[in-house]
Amino acid sequence: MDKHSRIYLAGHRGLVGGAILRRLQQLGHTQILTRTHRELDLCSQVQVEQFFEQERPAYVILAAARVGGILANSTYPAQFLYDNLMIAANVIQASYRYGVTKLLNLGSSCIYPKLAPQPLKEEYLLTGPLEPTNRAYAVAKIAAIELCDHYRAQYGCDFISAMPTNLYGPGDNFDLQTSHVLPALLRKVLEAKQTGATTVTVWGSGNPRREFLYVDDLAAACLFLLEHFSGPGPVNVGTGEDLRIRELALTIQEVVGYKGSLVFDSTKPDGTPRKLLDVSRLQQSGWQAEIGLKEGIGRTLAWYLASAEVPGC
Ligand code: GFB
Repeated sequence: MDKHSRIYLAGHRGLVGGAILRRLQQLGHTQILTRTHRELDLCSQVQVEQFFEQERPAYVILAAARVGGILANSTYPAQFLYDNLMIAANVIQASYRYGVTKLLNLGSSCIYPKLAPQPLKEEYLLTGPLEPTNRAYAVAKIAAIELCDHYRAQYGCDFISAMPTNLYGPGDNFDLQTSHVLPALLRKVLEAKQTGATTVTVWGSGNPRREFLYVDDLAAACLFLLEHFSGPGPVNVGTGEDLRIRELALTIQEVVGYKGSLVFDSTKPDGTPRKLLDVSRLQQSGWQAEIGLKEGIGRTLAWYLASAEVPGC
């Protein structure tokens, strides 16, 4: 990608889009096109078409999505399915119609079957039933991969798909009802320390295993893929290591410096038992994550303390 190429970054105010924007700016890109949700509704085919006709981006990074943690996904499945299908269909179709040179579509590791062998290889896609708590979101993300692959096959478009594992970092959602586990536990542990509470509540049994990737590592991987990868199918992006939710909570306690105990709320769902990506495809092409979990949690905590009006530890 030339430093002066016109790059449309969809979703620049989200966790992923924000990190990609920082990375593009650091690299000196001069023509990064962004629109807020208010300026451009990606669920509107007419608005998306007009935007592409006017702006003619050469590259598209599709990081816009309706996302959320396990509770948001299972509470609002219709919205997760509709919005993500519409966003993907409109942006991918407009990218084809207006001759985009390359498009990167971002998905999620929840596209793989709930009980697929671990670590999850790209070829396990569509080989078994999905995890019910995020089936709607996963179906939309699978549809987006299919769109990219079929536009590649039928029209010769260079559209690629990256599937990141569970992400976290600066810009994350810390709302306790809709967030993912890492920001939720970071906030709960911090607040328990500040208020002197003796316990922190962890949803579910604490036994599920998850893999966590710092979002700036994902941003680096996305730009690496745009430069070095062309082909159908998803490409997994992760660290290749996972841990139990209980262990994650203990790691967060250590970083925050909180000594209370954990209480497990069995009325909340566990979700899929394990979701570890096989990242050998990406590693073989020369990319590897750099930021370890403790360092990433520390950086996220620093961002959260500085950005929200949160009193220090
Ligand atoms: O991160 P999370 O919401 O999503 O939950 P998923 C991961 C695990 O952490 C589950 C447990 O077993 C939760 O029960 N957990 C423990 C908590 N305490 C908490 C808490 O306070 N908040 C939250 N949110 N979880 C999502 C999917 O699945 O992952 C999406 O719903 C997407 O589709 C995303 O793929 C990356 O990892 O289960």
